[in-house]
Amino acid sequence: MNVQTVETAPIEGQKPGTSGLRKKTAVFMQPGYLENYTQAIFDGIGGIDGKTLVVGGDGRYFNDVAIGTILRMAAANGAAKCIVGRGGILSTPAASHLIRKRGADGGLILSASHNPGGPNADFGLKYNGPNGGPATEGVTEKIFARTTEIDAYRILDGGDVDLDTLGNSALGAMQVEIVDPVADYAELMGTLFDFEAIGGLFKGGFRMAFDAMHAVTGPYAHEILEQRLGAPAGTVMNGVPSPDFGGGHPDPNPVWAKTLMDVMYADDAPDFGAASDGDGDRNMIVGAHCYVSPSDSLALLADRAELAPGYAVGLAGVARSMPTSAAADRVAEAKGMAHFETPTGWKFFGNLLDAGKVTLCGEESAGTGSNHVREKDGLWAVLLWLNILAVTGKSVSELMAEHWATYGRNYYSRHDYEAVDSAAANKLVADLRARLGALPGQSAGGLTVSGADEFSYDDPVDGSTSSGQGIRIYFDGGGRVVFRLSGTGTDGATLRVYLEQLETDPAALDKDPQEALSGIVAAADELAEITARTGRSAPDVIT
Ligand code: G16
Repeated sequence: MNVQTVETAPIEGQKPGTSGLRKKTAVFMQPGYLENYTQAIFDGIGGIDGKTLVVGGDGRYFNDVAIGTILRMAAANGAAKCIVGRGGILSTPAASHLIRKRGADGGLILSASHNPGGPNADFGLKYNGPNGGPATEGVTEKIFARTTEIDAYRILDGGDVDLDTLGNSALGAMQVEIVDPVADYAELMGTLFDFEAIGGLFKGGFRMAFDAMHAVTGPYAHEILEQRLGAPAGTVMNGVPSPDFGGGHPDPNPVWAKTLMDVMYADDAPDFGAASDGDGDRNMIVGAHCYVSPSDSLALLADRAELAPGYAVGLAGVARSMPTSAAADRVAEAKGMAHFETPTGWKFFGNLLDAGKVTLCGEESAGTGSNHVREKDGLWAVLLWLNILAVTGKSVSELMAEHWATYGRNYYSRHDYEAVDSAAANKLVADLRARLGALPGQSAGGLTVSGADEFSYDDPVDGSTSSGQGIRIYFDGGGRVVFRLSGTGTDGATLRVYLEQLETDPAALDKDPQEALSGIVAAADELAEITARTGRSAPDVIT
């Protein structure tokens, strides 16, 4: 086996978004495409000579072939070792844990997360740093800069690794270790949660439905929920990862996880339902006839995390992304805890977690996590909920009702307009930006605008500034709408409209969120001219 240096040229559009590079699978499969981006990562992080990397993905179409290429390139670039999940499988949080546990220099995670997989769907690749978290803005910029000037990549001219056999082997001068993707992660969960109490819940007849959505959490959920915690076989639905996620859209929200929603809203609904996404970092929580929004879930976990052994000493603080509702802030303020508001993207939580300023983080996009890894973690959130349910003996709907009675309810919803013409979406945002100063005092949808700005974040740890992070409009009476373009889509632009209204009247905590938010929805459309500019009369997805 020899190292080949292959001449190449920059490829247009290799610009990482909210979470690494995501493109159509066919784009990633073009000759040299994956190779260029992988070399740009290696160069952008200052080379990988003598380094150890963790490599794994969510098992989607092209995962195994791409891992073969990455391993041959890592060997040709002088890496000392790659640690790879068996079958090329590693959930994103499990990869984060492995990087930290083994003291690796970073990792490459192959996933387009909640986007569909398959030859006609999406693929993605992201680099996580030595802390186990997504590359910071600074590192991401270096990787992108490298893609624009790359002129060669290095790869071995042969050599295959058997991804299915545990143990060590050599690829050129590099060592490859194939590890069980589940074992270390399952062990970590056992240190954070009271497995005995949760096991007792299942022994007592508590019923749960977990939808792995044909994606990576299947093996993790079978092992942890059914093997270690004793939930009956069948608790895990769609638990075998498939390259195209069973033809589905592995995004755990009420629209794409409809199978689970139907189970949880049936007459004989189980006590607890949950789902996770393509790469296992997102979660959806639903009780019997009771969907919990991700923002509310974060707030409830922030309030009750101390009931789990891993958090018994209390939380240092809690952070949420800006478009996430302020429900968690209300808990933090009541408990005298620090709270932070960051731009969208898990990478922004890394510094706060590393500096010990926060213990829990969460996002409206169904991500919740803690300082146990540096990624959001779907199964972790499910286990923390189970721990709380076991200790309190209350149902999900009882817990939520108590929560709202104590802290008030931040009614919340996100409306997504998908595959919108990119130019029209960019213009909508640009025009709104230009009018921000003129909005206060204006009325729309029967509401009066009390303030408007564009979110900019000054990182309290490294002092960096990230601007242009979403347009916020506030209304008299405690309402807010945020406009932002998605950084993870692969088809045109996705316009996200985040709607929120605080309610503290004890008699008004039980409304349907869409009804409670109808004034803000009307105001959002009027102010941003969504219908007129996108040609859409309704959102594609409401969560
Ligand atoms: C990624 C990031 C999340 C972020 C989400 C936002 O999620 O990891 O931190 O909230 O993107 O997506 P968008 O830019 O489309 O609103 P994931 O699960 O896709 O990795």
